[in-house]
Amino acid sequence: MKPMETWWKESVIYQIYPRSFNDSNDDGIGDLNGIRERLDYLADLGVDVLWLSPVYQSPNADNGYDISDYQAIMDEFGTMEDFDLLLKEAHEKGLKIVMDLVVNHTSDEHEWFVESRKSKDNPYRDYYIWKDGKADQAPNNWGSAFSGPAWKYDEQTGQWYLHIFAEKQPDLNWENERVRQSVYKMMTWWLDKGIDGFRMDVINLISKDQAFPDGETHGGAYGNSMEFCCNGPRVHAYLKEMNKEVLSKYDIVTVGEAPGATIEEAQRYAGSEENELNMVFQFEMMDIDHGKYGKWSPMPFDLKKMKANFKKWQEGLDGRGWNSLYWDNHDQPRIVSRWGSDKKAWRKKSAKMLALCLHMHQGTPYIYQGEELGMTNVRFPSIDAYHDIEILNAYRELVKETGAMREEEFMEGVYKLSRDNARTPMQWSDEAYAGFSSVEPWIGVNPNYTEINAKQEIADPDSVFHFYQRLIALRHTNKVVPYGTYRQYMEEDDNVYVFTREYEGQKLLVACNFSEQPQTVEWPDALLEEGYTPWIGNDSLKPFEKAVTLTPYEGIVWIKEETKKA
Ligand code: TEU
Ligand code: CA
Repeated sequence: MKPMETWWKESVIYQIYPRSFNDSNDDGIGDLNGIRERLDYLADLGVDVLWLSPVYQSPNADNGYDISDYQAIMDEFGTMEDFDLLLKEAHEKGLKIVMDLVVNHTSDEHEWFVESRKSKDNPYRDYYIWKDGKADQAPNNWGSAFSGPAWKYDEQTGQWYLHIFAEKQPDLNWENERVRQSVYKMMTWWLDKGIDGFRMDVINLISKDQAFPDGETHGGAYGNSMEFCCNGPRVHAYLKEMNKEVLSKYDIVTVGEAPGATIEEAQRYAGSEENELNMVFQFEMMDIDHGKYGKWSPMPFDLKKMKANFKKWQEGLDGRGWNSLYWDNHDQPRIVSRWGSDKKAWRKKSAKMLALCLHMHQGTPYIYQGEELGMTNVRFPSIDAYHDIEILNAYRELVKETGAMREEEFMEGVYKLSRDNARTPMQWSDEAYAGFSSVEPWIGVNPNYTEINAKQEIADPDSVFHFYQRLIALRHTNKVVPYGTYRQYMEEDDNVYVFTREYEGQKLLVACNFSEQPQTVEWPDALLEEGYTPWIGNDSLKPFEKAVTLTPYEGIVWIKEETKKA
């Protein structure tokens, strides 16, 4: 079935992590005016939509994903007037703005929770999930995504509250209709201000199995809650309600973050006939290199797993839903260090190959700040330089408390897959602090900023930045890029990824070498067609021949167009 054409399918979305993007007032913390100062840079890159990670008032237990007031701006980031000006100037430059919506949980400092914990008969009590313990034990064995138990005992009323994430992030009780109406009202307030959509944080966790059963422990101290929270019993009913009462009234884009979503679930969240969301962020791809202790024990990259995942999702949503395409975000390490190579010889080239690969798929691509510069992971000398609550809690549990991992072993995991890799300041120039701020930033700068920075990337016509610019432009001018039907070839090849895209008489053949060695590709018969000409690539463009040798980390696209009938 042909996908329905619409603006958000032809867009490229750029994610900003405000704390680390640009500091306008020299306190070492990025802010809204800092974003505004860089709008021309973003317009020049050519992206269509900016997604801002949370800018709301927050005590910052989880860098803004713990919100204490949904309708106020974090003091460190500026004021509501600053926000309004940012929105206005972005719109003037043709850039839309998508806000992060974090409504699986609030901060424990949100007034709803402050009220809720006061007494069992407080009108806000049922805004959260309170339970009696079993004797002096938690209501069940669930562990938190940030280590330790998912329940916290509260002296005042002698009950426990659920927090799937940090203690300071109590889960909202979506069973309560008043909670849902409060959220819808808040969303409507933002949409009426003129924002262009929402990225919804862990939105597939909002409906919990009301029996709250113990989860599998897999030999660990805590049970897995995900089976009972991800894609829970009423999640589709809630999203349909949200769509009807709020989303359907605006021409916006919505993307749900959905850890644990299978393709079957995604067909419902992002199905064109389902009236829920436009697309979801799936995690299956991001888990392929997780080992025994998850991201703390990284596994070697396995291209075949990645290819199998693309095939499943590209085919599974074609014509019936829509994919989001991402390598990086504020929760993931830098892709060039993860599945490319950040060695000096290959960094630029592999960053471009990865960009080409992702952007040639069907779906809406997301670029995370700095990805367009080929920014890399960081290796801070000790755990003290890290800020992320996920890293610090896991360190405490796995290294200090249980001794399950040795310190050096754990740090290797941090270097490879931890979230702070993505959170170092944006590298604008080779000036002090990478031009991000004139004072020491809240988190260390990656020392490679003297070589990798926006200023020099803009000056170099052959840079990663200009390659992204070209990819974005091609998507805007050729419908085969967003909409083309996907087909994968040579699935068994360990080093090379080959696929085609087809749409209304245009056909693309994409080949990417994910290895550091040259790879000679002998095309299967089905691909041996006449008429391909080289279109875009990260090496000198070569003609399409029976056998083609791809250089290390080469990515190339050939195009074939049906001769138009006169
Ligand atoms: O992330 C949820 C999520 O599932 C994970 O990516 C999570 O960050 C962690 O890596 C689990 O191991 C969202 C936000 O993107 C993240 O920044 C927040 O910390 C989290 O929700 C809680 O709001
Ligand atoms: Ca600042």
